[in-house]
Amino acid sequence: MMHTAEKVIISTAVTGSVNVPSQSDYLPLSPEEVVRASVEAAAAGSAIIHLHARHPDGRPAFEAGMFEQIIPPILEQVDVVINISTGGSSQMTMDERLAGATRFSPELASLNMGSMNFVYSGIADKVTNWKHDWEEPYVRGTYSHPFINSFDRIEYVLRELGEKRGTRFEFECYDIGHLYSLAYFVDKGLAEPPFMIQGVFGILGGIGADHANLEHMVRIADKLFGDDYQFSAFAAGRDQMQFATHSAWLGGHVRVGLEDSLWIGKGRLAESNAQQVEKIRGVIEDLGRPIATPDDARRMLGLKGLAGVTL
Ligand code: KMH
Ligand code: ZN
Repeated sequence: MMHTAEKVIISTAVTGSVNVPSQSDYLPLSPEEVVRASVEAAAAGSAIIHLHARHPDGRPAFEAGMFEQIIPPILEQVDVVINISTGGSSQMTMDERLAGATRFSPELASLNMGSMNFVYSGIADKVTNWKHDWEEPYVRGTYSHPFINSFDRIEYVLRELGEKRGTRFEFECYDIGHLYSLAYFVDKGLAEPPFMIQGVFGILGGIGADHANLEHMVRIADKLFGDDYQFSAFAAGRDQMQFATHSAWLGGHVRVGLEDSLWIGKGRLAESNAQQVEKIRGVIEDLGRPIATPDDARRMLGLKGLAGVTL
């Protein structure tokens, strides 16, 4: 069974590109809102901030200039590990998805380990009042547009960010097969341990949010990577806290944030990212496990440190 990490790393995905403004007034949108949400989450105990950018009306943004309005102001206020998404949104080109990470050479970047359907058109069935014209076609479009992460794209990211810039990865695995894809790149010498494996559950098109799936993912990761990996997990939507709790209970790390779930309890919207961090922090402490600082996370994940980030 997976070894128990000495401390639990809390990652917070503060805004993402899946949820839309009409679902919650609390979703951070503008760079200023994303900065505030990130600083609050870090102050509440999150060692890592997983970042996407948005325009002030909430449209997913990729321009390096948008990340320039977010990353330096966060790091001026708190010490935290910045993890820039290379998933962006499934409607961006690969160059667009890489614009923020190539500009900053962050300590961490997400890397999506397979092409898949990534469907959240169901959001449109729940929203009655749209705040912006872009939102409804955007979410409905996911019914017909897959999320492309072909092997040549994965290899390109590993070389551009990993080999050239010393960035390490949050390997996002939405199915058991994605672990075998990671093993392929490890065999090719393109990824070095310790691997941060982020199990993603409950995305329509990926593996479902059944707890047996989380156990199975850990079992296969053990077989493929032995002691060479750090496990983290999250589930999208209402299963978020249960999956974070399960991962921590198994000895792994956790991810929370409004990118993955807008909720803090049944029928109750989370009013901030920090509220979710505080909630999972309490659970982890109740399990008797210590919370990792950013420096703990750097050590456990073999990160290059803030000095290696291009600010
Ligand atoms: N929104 C998550 C389900 C990425 O940014 O690379 C997936 C995600 C992708 O975090
Ligand atoms: Zn993301």
